[in-house]
Amino acid sequence: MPETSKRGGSPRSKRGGSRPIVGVLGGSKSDFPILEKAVAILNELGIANELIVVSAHRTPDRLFAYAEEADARGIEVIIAGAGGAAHLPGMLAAKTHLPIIGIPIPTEHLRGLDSLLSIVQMPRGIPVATVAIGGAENAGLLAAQILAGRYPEVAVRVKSFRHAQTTHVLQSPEAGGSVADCTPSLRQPRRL
Ligand code: RP5
Repeated sequence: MPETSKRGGSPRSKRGGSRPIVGVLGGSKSDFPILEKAVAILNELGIANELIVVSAHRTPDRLFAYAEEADARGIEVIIAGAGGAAHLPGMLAAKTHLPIIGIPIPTEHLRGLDSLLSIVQMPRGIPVATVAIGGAENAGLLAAQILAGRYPEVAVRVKSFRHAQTTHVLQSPEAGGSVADCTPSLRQPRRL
């Protein structure tokens, strides 16, 4: 997998062997099927990452240790998924200045609405960037977009991902033949 090098030199990271720059944390291993979708996007974009269990309630000391050591370990963005009384993203945000992206995990009884409200309703001063319930792909993409300002090669890969996505939609049979005429580059300015 291609390397991810910092603008201006200094440490370099690559998937497999080098240190991760994105931490993907789940409150339980049962969250991993969702979180692995974020990992898949990060891997596709060549961003070194780690996937581990850190529970706000079952392993609070581990949460504090992770948050306090993350910056020194080279972690630059943390993605945190939790379900139910989902305190993991918010508590991480309280303990580190690193950007935290929260993924509300779908739950059995409330279908993730509990997770969403727990994660999104942060108090002023301690933000968590919350994606949709189960929105792990967007969490991975948002992490990449945060890193893109620092790593030019990540910016290139994100743009390429977007371009491929747009092309895929426009070339699908459901798009119809005339949709290409509506792409921004071809659209004529509308006169008022
Ligand atoms: C939360 O409780 C976890 O994030 C998980 O979504 C939920 C249930 O955990 P398990 O009982 O499946 O371990 O802390």
